[in-house]
Amino acid sequence: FPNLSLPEGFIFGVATSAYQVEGATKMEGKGPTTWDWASRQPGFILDNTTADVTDLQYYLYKEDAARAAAIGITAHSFSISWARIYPFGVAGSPLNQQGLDHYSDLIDYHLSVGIEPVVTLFHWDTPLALVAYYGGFTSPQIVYDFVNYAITIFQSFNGRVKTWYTFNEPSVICDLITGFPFNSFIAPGVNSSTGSYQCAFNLLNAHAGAVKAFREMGISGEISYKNDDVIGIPWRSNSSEDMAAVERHASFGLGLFADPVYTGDWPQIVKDTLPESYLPRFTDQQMADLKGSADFFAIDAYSTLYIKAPPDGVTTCQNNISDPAWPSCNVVVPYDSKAGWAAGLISDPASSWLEATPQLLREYLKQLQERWPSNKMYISEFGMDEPFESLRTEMYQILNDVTTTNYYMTYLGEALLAIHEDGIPLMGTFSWSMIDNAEWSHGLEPKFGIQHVNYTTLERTYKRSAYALCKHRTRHS
Ligand code: GCO
Repeated sequence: FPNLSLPEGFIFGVATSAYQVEGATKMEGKGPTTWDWASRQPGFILDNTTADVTDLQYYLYKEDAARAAAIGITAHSFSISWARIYPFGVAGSPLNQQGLDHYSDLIDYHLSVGIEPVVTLFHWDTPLALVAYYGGFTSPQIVYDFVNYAITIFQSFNGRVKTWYTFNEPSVICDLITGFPFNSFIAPGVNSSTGSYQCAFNLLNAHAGAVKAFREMGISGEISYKNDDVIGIPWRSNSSEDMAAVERHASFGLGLFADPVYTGDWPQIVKDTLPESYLPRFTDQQMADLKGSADFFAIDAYSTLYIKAPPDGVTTCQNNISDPAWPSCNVVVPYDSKAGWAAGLISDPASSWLEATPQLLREYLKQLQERWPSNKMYISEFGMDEPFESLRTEMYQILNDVTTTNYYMTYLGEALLAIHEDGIPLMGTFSWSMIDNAEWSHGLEPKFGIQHVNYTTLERTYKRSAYALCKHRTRHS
C-alpha cells in the first residue's frame, strides 16, 4: 500500500452493538426489545438462532476489551440497550440501576485498558413496551421518551465518553421493509409507507432533542449519528437520467436524514414529491433544533452502488404510491455486475447483503464531503463477512480469513489515499466487527468478526484480519 502515515491521533476502532453481542437478554433487569420478540417468531431468523447468548459480551466485556487492546485497537464503538436502562422505555417509568452500573463498569474498564469508549444510544433494539404502547418510532411520543433516556445516559457517563452517537443507521430503522418487521405492533391505520416517513420525522426530532439536551447540559465531547447508504454513482456517467436517478437516490436515502441535520429541512425533491399526509413538515422550532445537530459526519461505509434510471424514466413508479420502491424508484445496480470483482473480493451472496467495494471508497467519501461538508469524518463501520468454512486453517496456525484480510488492506489503503490525496478529514475507522456476532435476521451464520467466536465454548480466536489491521496501524502511524 501507499507509504503514507495516518494522521496524528487517528482512531483505529472496532464496532459492535448491544443486541448483536451482549446476550444475557433477560438478565439484571433488562426489559424485552423488539429484536428479542422478533427473534422468537418462527422463521424470522434465517438460521433459527436467537441472540439470547450470542457472544455473552454482557459478562465477557473485560476479556473483549483486553483482547482488542492487545492488538492495538484504540476505540470500541458499542451501543447501550435502552431496555437495560428503562425496561419499559417510557420517561417516568422505573430506572434499572443495575443496567446503568453495568455500562458504567464497562466504560471504566475500557478506559483502564486504553480503549476509548464510543457510545451509540440506539442501535435498533427498541424497548418492546414502546411498540406496544404507541407504535414505537411511528409515534411522536417517542421523542420525549428518547430524550429522557439520552439525558440519563449523558448525566451518568459525562466526562468519560468523548464520542457519542444518537442513532445507528436511521434509514434502516425507518425502512419500509427492514425497519418494520413488527407490523402486528404498529397501531392500526398506519400503513407501512406512511409509517416509514413518520418514523423518519420522529427519529430526527428525537435526535435533535437529544443533541439540544447534550449541548444545554454542557456534556463534554462530540455528538452525531451514524449515517448509512450511499449517494451512488451514475451507471452511465454521461446520462442525465442516471444523474437525476442518483440525485433521487441520495435525497430519499442518506439525504432524508443528513439534509435535515445539515440544513434543518427535508431535501427539496422529497418535499416536492411527497404530500404532507405522507411526510410531516417540520415546525420552525424543529428546524432550528435540527440544523447543525451533528458535530461531525459519520458513515457506515460498506458498499457503493451504481444507480440507473428506470428504462421509462420515473413515470411508472410515480403512479404507484404503494410500490415499496416509490418514490425514488431507481434501479440499483451492484458494483460487481458492472465491472466484475477485479480483486477477487466478494462476500458470500448467500450469507450477506454485502457487496464490498473498497475501490470506490475515495469517490464515495468525496461525494459525501461535497454534499455534507464537515471538518471531521469517521468511517463508523466497515467490514465484510466470510464463511467460517473458507478459513484455511489446516495450512496456518491462525484462522486465515484471506478475503476479509485483503478487503481490509485494500480499503485502508484507499482510506489513506483519501486523506492524503483528496483532503478528506478522516479521523478514524471502526471495523465491523470486533467479534463474530448475531447478524440480525441472518442469525449467527454470517461471520463479520476479526475474531472468531465458538458459540459452544464462547472462546474467542483472532483471525488473520485482526493481525493485519494491527500491522497496518503500526506500519502507517
Ligand atoms: C448495520 C449495522 C450492523 C450490521 C453490519 C453488518 O450496518 O447494518 O450497523 O449492525 O451488523 O452492518 O451487516
